[in-house]
Amino acid sequence: MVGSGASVAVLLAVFCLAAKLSSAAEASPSQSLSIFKPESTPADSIFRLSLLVLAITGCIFLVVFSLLAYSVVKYRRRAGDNGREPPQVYGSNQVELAWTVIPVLIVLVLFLATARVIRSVQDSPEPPGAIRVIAIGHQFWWEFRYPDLGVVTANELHVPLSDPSHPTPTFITLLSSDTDHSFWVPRLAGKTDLIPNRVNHTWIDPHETGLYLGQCAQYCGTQHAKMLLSVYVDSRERFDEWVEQEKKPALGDPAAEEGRQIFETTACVNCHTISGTVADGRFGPDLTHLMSRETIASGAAPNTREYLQSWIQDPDAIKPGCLMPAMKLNDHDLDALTTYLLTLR
Ligand code: HEC
Ligand SMILES: [Cu+2]
Repeated sequence: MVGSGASVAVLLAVFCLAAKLSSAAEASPSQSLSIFKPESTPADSIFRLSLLVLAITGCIFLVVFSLLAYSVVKYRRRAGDNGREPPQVYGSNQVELAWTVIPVLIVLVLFLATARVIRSVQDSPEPPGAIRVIAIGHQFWWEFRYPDLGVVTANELHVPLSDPSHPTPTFITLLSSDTDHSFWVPRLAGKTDLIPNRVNHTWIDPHETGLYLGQCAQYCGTQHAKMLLSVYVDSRERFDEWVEQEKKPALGDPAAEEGRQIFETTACVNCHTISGTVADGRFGPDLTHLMSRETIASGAAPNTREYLQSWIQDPDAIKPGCLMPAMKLNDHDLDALTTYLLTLR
């Protein structure tokens, strides 16, 4: 009795929490992480499947809970109980068959429905207009390469809107440079892991422009929780403009010449690429168009002068345990260097 009372309380708490979370998500639709608001075919298939699963498991819950409540009330201990056991039923074929066959059928239905959705997502052919992206998971940031477009960026993925009458989906190849990560943008597609020495795939075809948030969904080390992921779905024109801009090498702004020299003569070049300069490191994010991104360090801080400076001085203050060392420059060099970074549009 105590056990079932406690489990009812837990279930109620879970339902209240779920309701609260979904209404909180409503407050800022563009920041929503809800799988119940899909905007892309794979996410939509998963959404429909989860409704079916919720309906079936909801029915099971109602039936079991009603029977339980009925028995608990009807057969409760009353005053004047003689304390003897009620008659026991052994070996009823009907009952045994019912509770074997019904669960088997339920599991079969759930299994077949799930297998169908997995197949439809995984076997989807790549149409001619598809954009191809290689996403590489790093501790603790995302590298995005567009092999056909000659673009490399980090943490903020830009993709074009996919109009159902003229689909331009984005097919993403998932790789890892160190340990397991998982690519998850709940409103666009289900989770797919990035595993070292293995090539995985996923795809999205967003039907609405806007910002879609995601997150690494596989524990990958201390800063796993700060390995956020943003997908910007742009209109085709804006996407093409973005690609044009990203393809260009970094332009040399004479006002920032001193900062460029500091960058090029500091260890930064071993870990970062700025195309058009000697820097071609690949351990950290490509900085060629750093200022085209709204955040730094995988969404850990806004991309402003102040945050860039404190990041370069001591990244651990923003992201403890991240793999960029504190560069500890003197104030003058730091200032000139940041001025240079701010010209990387
Ligand atoms: C040992 C390699 C290493 C060195 C040296 C290094 N960085 Fe980094 N840097 C990284 C890594 C790794 C990240 C990603 C950290 C994360 O997000 O977890 C990073 C991130 C950054 C970012 C944020 C980029 C983004 O889009 O999120 C900036 C800016 C940056 N570094 C600038 C510099 C500058 C300037 C220097 C030289 C003064 C430098 N780094 C030296 C490895 C390095
Ligand atoms: Cu990760």
